[in-house]
Amino acid sequence: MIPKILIIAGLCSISLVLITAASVLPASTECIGEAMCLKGKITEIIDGDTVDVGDVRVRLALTSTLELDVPEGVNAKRFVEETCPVNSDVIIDEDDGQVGILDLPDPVLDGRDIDTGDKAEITNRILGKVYCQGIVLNEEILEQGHGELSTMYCAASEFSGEAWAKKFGC
Ligand SMILES: [Ca+2]
Ligand SMILES: [Ca+2]
Repeated sequence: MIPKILIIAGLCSISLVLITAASVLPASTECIGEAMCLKGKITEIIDGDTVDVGDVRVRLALTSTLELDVPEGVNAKRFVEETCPVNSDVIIDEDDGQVGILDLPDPVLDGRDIDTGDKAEITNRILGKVYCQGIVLNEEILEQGHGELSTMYCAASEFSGEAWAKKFGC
């Protein structure tokens, strides 16, 4: 009789192989810190710096785009729609330095405009780094000139020490 522990170990290694084979994202896309690490699909693109993943509204950390009442804002949203379309697999790394900040009164939200197109089913609002289609969306928007880095949040953000954040002003 094969000991149960060996069967369990065997099953574990098979699962590991399957997980590895199914993963299209590089290892560097693992979340950092202790805050939310959300894996799911984009369900709606609100504008250039805000997307929904199920019932979670995700405002991009550090990266801001203009609103939809100006052409640059519309272009930024279109860029996100092309780069990271609805139904794309995403990993959201919540910004450990800015947890809960979107629940604070309006003055603190200056420039973050997360309520655009609000929906009743949204239960959580977070600031995060978005991995999608092999890229970091926050970074790619800046690289392509569709947004700007909000330097006022560099002191707080978990991501301000990363190369892309430094490159654009942190
Ligand atoms: Ca984090
Ligand atoms: Ca916005």
